[in-house]
Amino acid sequence: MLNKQLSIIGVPMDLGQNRRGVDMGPSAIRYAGVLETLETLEYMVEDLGDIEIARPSRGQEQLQDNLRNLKQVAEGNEKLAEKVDKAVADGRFPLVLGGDHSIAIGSLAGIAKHYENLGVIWYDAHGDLNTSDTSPSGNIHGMPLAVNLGMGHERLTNILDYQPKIKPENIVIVGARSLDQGEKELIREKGIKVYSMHEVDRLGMTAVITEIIEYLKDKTDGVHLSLDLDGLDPSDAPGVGTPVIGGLSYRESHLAMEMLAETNMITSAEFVEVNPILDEKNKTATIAVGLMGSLFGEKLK
Ligand code: 6HN
Ligand code: MN
Ligand code: MN
Ligand code: MN
Repeated sequence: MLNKQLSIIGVPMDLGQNRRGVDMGPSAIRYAGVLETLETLEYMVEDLGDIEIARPSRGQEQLQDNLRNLKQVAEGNEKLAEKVDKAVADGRFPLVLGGDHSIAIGSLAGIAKHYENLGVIWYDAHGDLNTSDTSPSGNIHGMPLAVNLGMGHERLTNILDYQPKIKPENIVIVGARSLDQGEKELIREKGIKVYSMHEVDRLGMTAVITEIIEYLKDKTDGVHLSLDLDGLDPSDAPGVGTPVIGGLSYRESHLAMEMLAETNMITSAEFVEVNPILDEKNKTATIAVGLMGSLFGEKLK
């Protein structure tokens, strides 16, 4: 059985990228009924509310060393890391609601210190493996996986005073279809396992998830799911800041969550990049909540 004690932590962060609105993701996901859904599944849910994110004053947004809003992103992630650390220390399952994907820096900092070999499933159209040297945008939401490997600015890699947070052989990326050159090189160099859309098309989601479970089950002592809604196709999840066509369907994603639920291997999760301003009638937040229902065992009830 999954841990029945859940702590929900909202992170209204939009400074890791350029499009405003993703800071309203946590509200949109709450409005779509996340608490009700999880309570119906008999989880004891504590909602810790939202982390406070300091905004740069107008005109003060800065791109320094190809890192946009480094200070605010780092400070927000430090606060998040402490909250998540405490939730895990208290024996609770942290469920983090974003916010842009830069928040995976703080959530993994708080979670990974409790594991020897934390597995990470990175469900995303992107690799999020850039550093300030390779990033085409300077947006920190394209860097969190690299940061968690200990690569990038010290202010980000050293949150909670340890690094690296995770090992390359414990990571699996699913749904990738937009990787930058530097990311491809890093994937090759570190031997990171990637199921791009090509593999999903060829093998089918059932085989992909079966292989991922097999790959992670013996070598990890916990698995974090980092689900970026842009992993899904924009026709299903339009409310995201960096949509890429040709993505995973809602049905495939639903199946993936159900198969993960059956294994009980997921020990923490985050759902990120929901941008209600770009959305159609809260469709993307509603899909996020639907996927959470599946991940937390709706079908098994
Ligand atoms: N995300 N690879 C691009 C960049 O700017 O580094 C896009 C990153 C998107 C990040 O969706 O979490
Ligand atoms: Mn991402
Ligand atoms: Mn993405
Ligand atoms: Mn189903």
